[in-house]
Amino acid sequence: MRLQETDKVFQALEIFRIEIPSWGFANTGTRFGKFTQVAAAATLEEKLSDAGQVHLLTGVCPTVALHVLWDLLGGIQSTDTVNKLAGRYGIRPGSINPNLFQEQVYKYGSLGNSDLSVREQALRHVKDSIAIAQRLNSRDISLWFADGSNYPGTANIRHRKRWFEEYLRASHVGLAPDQRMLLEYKPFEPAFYHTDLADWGMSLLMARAAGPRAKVLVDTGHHYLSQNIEQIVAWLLSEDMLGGFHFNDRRYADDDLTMGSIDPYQVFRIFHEILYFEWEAQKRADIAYMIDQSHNLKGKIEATIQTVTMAQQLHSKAALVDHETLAEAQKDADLLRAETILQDAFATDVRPAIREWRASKGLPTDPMKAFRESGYLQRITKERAARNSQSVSSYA
Ligand code: RM4
Ligand code: MN
Ligand code: MN
Repeated sequence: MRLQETDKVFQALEIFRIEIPSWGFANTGTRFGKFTQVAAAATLEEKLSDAGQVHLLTGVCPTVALHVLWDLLGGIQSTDTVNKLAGRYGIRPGSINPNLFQEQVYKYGSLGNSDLSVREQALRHVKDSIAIAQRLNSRDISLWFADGSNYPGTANIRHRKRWFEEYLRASHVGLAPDQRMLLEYKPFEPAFYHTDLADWGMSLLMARAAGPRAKVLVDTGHHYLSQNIEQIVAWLLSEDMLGGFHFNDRRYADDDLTMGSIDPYQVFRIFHEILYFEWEAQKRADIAYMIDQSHNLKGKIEATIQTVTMAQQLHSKAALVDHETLAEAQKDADLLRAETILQDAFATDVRPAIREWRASKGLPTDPMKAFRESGYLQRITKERAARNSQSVSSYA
């Protein structure tokens, strides 16, 4: 690799941070059951400890996304403990994810429920989550709604849209000036006929209705199969409405596989659109890069390290694109040249430069190897084995 390219990779690595999800360390499953892992984290402390390991070895994951119902069992009362434990494990709380889909009252929806008292309860939970985020110094409240319906004719789609607008606006009022609200969309599942926030256009309209600090969150697994995600990214950037990502990969639907495992070129193209925008606009886009994965089969900490290193690679490759030459080729309609610029960047082996950068930061050059040699997995396996062997694997 030429010196100039190594420089570009170094610059890209210097600014790249990615948030890891607490739930990526816990036992998760499919609709049919769970295959439990003895080393899986079950408590908040274990999740933060595992996340701390990933940050220790990679140096680029200083924050952990938290799910209010899964991680803060005492609600706002838990915030002191979270802050203390996060400090102990060398990380910070990241985005706060309210949970508006698990409790029985949400059977027919949360903010879109036709029952006023359920909408009010959901609003209270969002406001409580905002307060929790403030106590944790977290900027982003990340909202995903399971709201929708399973059968034609069973829901008033327009009323539900209006309720969403109204209640998101009411939620936005609770934000501190430096906080943001991120609105995630998903085409289907768990609702199989209609989903209230089904695509980026719906999230965009809702964010605009909610207020100036509401932005769209793109979960890469939440699209129909042939959809052009990087175009959505480019449009949201040009509208100043892209707030963040949930990265994962998939082959079929919302599979939550490790990032870049199925289609790394897709992620490269997303990063390219962002970096191309930043070059043109001469400013950094304010985007929260986050991971949202479910590691059913791979070791949880290993799957997270693998994802983080893959993210660094794909982001670094995208940083190799020569924007000036690309802009020229596009202007001249030189298709072959333009496309080749992307393909060459994608084909470049950036791993040696990344290793060099890690060494320059005093980080292990191979975080996965360092993890396997650290003895951490053996230790937690021993500590957690007895308890985890009791854990439930079926839903019966
Ligand atoms: C959804 C969505 C949300 C995540 C839940 C558990 O499909 O991706 O971000 O919090 O799953
Ligand atoms: Mn998600
Ligand atoms: Mn999802």
